[in-house]
Amino acid sequence: HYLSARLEEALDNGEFALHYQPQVSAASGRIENLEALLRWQPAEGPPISPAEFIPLAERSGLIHRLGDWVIEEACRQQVKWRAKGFHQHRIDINVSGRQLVRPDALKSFEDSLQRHGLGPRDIGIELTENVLIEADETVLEDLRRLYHRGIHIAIDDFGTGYSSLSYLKHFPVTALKIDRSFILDAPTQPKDRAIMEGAIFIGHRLGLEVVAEGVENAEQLSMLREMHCDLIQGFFFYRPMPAKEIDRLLGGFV
Ligand code: G
Ligand code: G
Ligand code: MN
Ligand code: NA
Repeated sequence: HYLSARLEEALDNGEFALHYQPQVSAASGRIENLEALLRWQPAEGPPISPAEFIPLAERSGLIHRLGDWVIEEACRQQVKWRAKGFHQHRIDINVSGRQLVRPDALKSFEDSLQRHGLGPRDIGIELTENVLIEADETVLEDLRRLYHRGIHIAIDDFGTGYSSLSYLKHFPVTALKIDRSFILDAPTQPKDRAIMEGAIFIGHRLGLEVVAEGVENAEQLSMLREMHCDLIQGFFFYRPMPAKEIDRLLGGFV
């Protein structure tokens, strides 16, 4: 495949970048966290979406090098932001199931944090339900260790996986990110609204932080505030943006 041959070259040529999308407190609007989202801008031509190239990288095995690059880049950036006095926000990176097939993936994540002098308040991870369901005992042990060290572990796209709620009892996680498909129509569709409300309730009863993603309008926001959702991520507040733009944003909050 042409693109998959280009991927490795792109990594060597520095064509990847992380963009960051803020998550704000539903109550105060203050920026609390940033989700790191990988971007590929080829030297020539339009940017290519991760929805397109992550599956290719998974098939070719490059996902491991790419994943290592993501964590290193997120650590480097966080160190820079901390040095500038921006202490509030955590950066969360996405980790796919394929990445966890490499037995030392999570140990390598912890090594990166340590090497950069970072701790649990600095970098967290997002995993989908399916990744948790399919995780073998070694991965679960690693996740439990991360969890006990206070690392933030969010379930991404919550509510869309092939899982039962019972897995919430078993897996070491600290947050739910409710999938944006539920938020989309919740202000007008009673069933979506009920699912949102229920998910937030369950999350809170389990002691988890609850994030709503894909918030695009004021109606969704005010509904989520009424439901006491903790954090809001979506175009209504901020789109994913390069680190330089985040710099200016965070500067405004100091
Ligand atoms: O930001 P965007 O909507 O383009 O992301 C599309 C998909 O790519 C999302 O499912 C997101 O989780 C995934 N993605 C973005 N960045 C990364 C990354 O660094 N690693 C992995 N594994 N997935 C990512
Ligand atoms: O699967 P994951 O949640 O990691 O994917 C995050 C993706 O969601 C990113 O590609 C980001 O661009 C996208 N996203 C973030 N906020 C919004 C939003 O308000 N509306 C839409 N349509 N997409 C969003
Ligand atoms: Mn995510
Ligand atoms: Na998501």
